[in-house]
Amino acid sequence: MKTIDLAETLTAFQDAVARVDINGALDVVDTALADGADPVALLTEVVGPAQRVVGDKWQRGEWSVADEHAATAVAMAATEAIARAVRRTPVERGRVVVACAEREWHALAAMMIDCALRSDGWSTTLLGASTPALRLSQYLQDLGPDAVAVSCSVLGSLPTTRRFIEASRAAGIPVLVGGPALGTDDLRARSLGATVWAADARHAIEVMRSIPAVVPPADPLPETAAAEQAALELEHSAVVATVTARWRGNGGDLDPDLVKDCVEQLLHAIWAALLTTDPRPITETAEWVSALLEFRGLPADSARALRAELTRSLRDYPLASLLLDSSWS
Ligand code: B12
Repeated sequence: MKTIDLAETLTAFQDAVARVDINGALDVVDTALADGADPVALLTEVVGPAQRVVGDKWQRGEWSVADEHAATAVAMAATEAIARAVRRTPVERGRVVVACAEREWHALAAMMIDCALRSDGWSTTLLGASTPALRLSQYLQDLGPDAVAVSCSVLGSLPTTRRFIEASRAAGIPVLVGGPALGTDDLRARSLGATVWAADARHAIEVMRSIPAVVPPADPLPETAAAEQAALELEHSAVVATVTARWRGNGGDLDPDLVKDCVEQLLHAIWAALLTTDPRPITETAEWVSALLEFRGLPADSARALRAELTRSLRDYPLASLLLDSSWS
């Protein structure tokens, strides 16, 4: 495998994404593969970074949701092309089931992990976006895989990621997890009971080479925090509706979708902090919300008003209140 500089490939690919030119993007990828580029490097140094730029443009209000969807379609097509090329790799390792947690619609990341593990000789089965826990259990029974890989991009899917970990480990099967919701180190993964965490596709290949053959069932999560998270999840729609209505009342003329998004993300961050003992999801989401409101031209007061409304709605949840208080300055 040749090591080639992918900087030019990235520029050409990004240009094709900006034009929503699927054929152009596929040409870029096919040419790089024909020139001997490493398929995993194409995923981590071209398709992934191009996709993150798309997210930044959406956040800054430069691209619409429709632009984002179109760009994602280009990235998916490019990843499929890379996956077709790696399918020629002989199978030399065990079988891995690759899935997105339930309620997780960021399917591209799971496709990339599937492709990367296949390129390293694993036999992979990709279950795609938002896999229900029951369906995963069925696959575990039918396929008897050697490992499960779970991708989780949104914090709101960490509870279902935990359910996947429980189901897999109950069957003795080790679990690899990753994705933006798991953060940049293994703290959240370990707290949720995953066997290993990896930061990206290349790291996933590395850690999978020494994954244990059999694992014991997952330990229970800390009881009080897990109970509070479960109660908040049950009451989620009601809490979102209350905070949204009060915040809009205070904050003036805010876009209703944007308001709901901010409230939901913050509540999901609180779930994540409760389940993993990691307060960073709250700090990071608060920063994300403040930046988003600022980009959309809303005054700094609106973020403070949102914090106050959240605090008010969490009065019956002592741990969540403490976490919010200490993590959002
Ligand atoms: C495209 C996109 C979408 C598309 C997804 C289409 C698709 N088919 O995949 C759509 C429009 C559906 C979407 C929806 C939403 N999205 Co979105 N989306 C993105 C975006 C722009 C790119 C995601 C992507 O494809 N990245 C490229 C991948 C390959 O990179 P990656 O995810 O980092 O993956 C690498 C590593 O994380 C790791 N990894 C990933 N998975 C795994 C798994 C394992 C096992 C391992 C080892 C490693 C690993 O390896 C990968 C490759 O190296 C990101 C922005 C961003 N900065 O990423 C937001 C982003 C992920 N979305 C976000 C949000 C909030 C949403 C919505 C809630 C928005 C809304 N209001 O509807 C919904 C939620 C839907 C849901 N419940 O899942 C947030 C998540 C914030 C959070 N922490 O919760 C992000 C980060 C944007 C942001 N900054 O706000 N989104």
